[in-house]
Amino acid sequence: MKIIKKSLFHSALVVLLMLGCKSKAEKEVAVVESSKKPNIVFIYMDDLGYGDMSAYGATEISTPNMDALATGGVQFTNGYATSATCTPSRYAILTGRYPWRNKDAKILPGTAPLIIDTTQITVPKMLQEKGYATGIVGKWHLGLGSGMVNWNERVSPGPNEVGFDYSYILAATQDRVPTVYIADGYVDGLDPNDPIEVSYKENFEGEPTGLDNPELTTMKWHHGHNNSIVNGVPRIGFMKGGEAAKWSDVDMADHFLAKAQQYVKEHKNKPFFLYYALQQPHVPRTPHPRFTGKSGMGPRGDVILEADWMIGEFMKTLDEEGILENTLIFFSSDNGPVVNDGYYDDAVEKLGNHTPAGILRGGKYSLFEAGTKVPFITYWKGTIAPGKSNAMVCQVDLLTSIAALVGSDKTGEDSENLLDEFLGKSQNGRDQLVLEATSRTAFRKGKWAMIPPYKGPAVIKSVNIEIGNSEEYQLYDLENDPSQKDNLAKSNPDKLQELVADFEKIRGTGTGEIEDLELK
Ligand code: NG6
Ligand code: CA
Repeated sequence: MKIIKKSLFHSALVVLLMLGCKSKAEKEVAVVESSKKPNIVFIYMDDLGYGDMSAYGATEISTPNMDALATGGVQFTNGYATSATCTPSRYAILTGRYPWRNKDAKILPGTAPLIIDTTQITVPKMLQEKGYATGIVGKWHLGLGSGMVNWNERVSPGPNEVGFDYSYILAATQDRVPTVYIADGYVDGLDPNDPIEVSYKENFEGEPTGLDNPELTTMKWHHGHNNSIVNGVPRIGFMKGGEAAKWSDVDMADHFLAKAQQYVKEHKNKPFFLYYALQQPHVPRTPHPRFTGKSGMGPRGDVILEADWMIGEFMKTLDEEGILENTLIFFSSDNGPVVNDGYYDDAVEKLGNHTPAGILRGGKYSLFEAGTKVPFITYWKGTIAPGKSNAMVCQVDLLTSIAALVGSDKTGEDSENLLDEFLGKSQNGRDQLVLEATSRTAFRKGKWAMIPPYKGPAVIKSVNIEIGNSEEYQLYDLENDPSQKDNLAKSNPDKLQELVADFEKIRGTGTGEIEDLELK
C-alpha cells in the first residue's frame, strides 16, 4: 500500500503546487493527473494448466511472453481458480462469490440465461462506481438473456447489464453454438435477411450434423461435439442461418487481440478495466496457419504458442501507449488442463513428454489439485517487485482486493482482501478455501487438502482424468505430497475431523445436486 499512498500523495502535492502558479489549462491537466488510478486488466486463459507455461516448469514448450509476466511480477505457486470448469470460475472471478452458492453456475449451453443477478456487485460494477471505463473482450460463458433468446434482436441482459460499458464476446465456448461474436448485445455482422436460430434440443431440418455427415467435417469428434458443423468443425448445439456473421476459427485469436488493443488505445486517457478472456487452449484448437506445427505438439501446443504471442502483442500495446507502468495485470486460467476434450486433434498422440498439469494430480473437472491450481500472476511494472509467492490466493479474492486498491468499500461475499499478497508485500494469503469441480466441493486449509466422499467414477474415461471421487474421505499434505499420492485420512483422523468441521461450517452438510457431466 505504501507506494500507492505515496504516489497519490505526490500527485495531490503536485496539484497544490501547480494550482498556485500555473495557467488554467495546466491546472486542469494536473487535476486529471491527481485522480489517476491504475488501469486493471485480467488476462484470462481457458483451460491452461499449471504445467503449460515454461515459467511453471514446462520444458517441452516455450511461452516467453507469459513468462515475462511471471518473472517481472509476482508468480503465485498456490493460486487457484474457484472451480475446475469454466462457468463457475468465471462467475467467481467477477462476483467475488463462491459459485456453489449459485445452483446455475455449471457449464452452460449457448442458450442459457444470464446467471449473474443484475443487482449483484461485480468487479466491473464496482470499478464503474469509481469512474472506470469497463470492457470485456473474449469468452463470456455466463449466459445471456433471461429466457428464450432471440439472437436477431439485442440480446440482454448480458455483460453490459452486469457492469461492462463495452462487450465484445463469444457467448459460450468455441465448441458451442452460436458461433458468432456479440458486440454490446448485437450479433456482429448479422444479415437481417438471414436470421439465426439456435437450439440445444433438436436439429433444424435439412442442416448437416457431425453425427450424420462426418464427410463434411475437417475435425473429427471423439465424444459429444456431433451437432451442427461450422467451418468443418462439428459443435455442441444446433444452429441455422447467420452465415455472414459466423466467426472464422483460425482468426479468432487475432480478432480478439485487435479488439483488446483497440480498447486500450481508446481508453488510455482514463482509468479502465479490461477483461481480456482468450479462448485458448480450449477445444476446438484452431491455430492460425502461422502457428500451425510450431509446437510439434499438435494444435493444443500450437494454440498455447498462439496465445503467448497474442499476450506479447497486447503487452507491447500497453507499452507503446505509455500506460504499462500504470496498469495492474492479473494473469490466470479458468481451470486446469485436459488433453482430449472431445475431438481427435492429435493432442494425446503428440503430447510427448509435456505434462500440462505439471506434477499435480487430476486435471480439468477434477477435485484434485490440477483441476483448480493454475498459473496465477500479478504484474505491475515499476510498482510490483518481481518474486515468487506461495501464499494461497484465489480468483474469488480479486473483487475485494481491487476494491481496496481503488478506495471502494465494496466487498465480495467470499472474497478476501489480499491486496498486499497481490502486490507482493505479503506472503500470508488465505487460510482456507472451498474448491468446486462439476458441482462437487472440496477444501483446502493451510497445507492440507480434504476431499469428501463422492459416488461416481474415479476417472472420466473419455477425457482420461481422475476427478477425485472415492467412497472414502481423502486428506493430503500438499507441502510434502504435492502430487496427492498418499491419502492420510486414516492415519491422521484429528486433522481430517478439523478440516471436515471447518468445511461444513462454510459449505453446509449437504453436497447438493451433482452436475450431469455427459462426458462419457
Ligand atoms: C463439456 C464438453 C467439453 C467442454 C466443456 C466446457 C462434451 C462431451 N464436452 O461438456 O468439450 O466444452 O464442456 O469447458 O460436450 S469449459 O472450459 O468451458 O468449462
Ligand atoms: Ca475452461
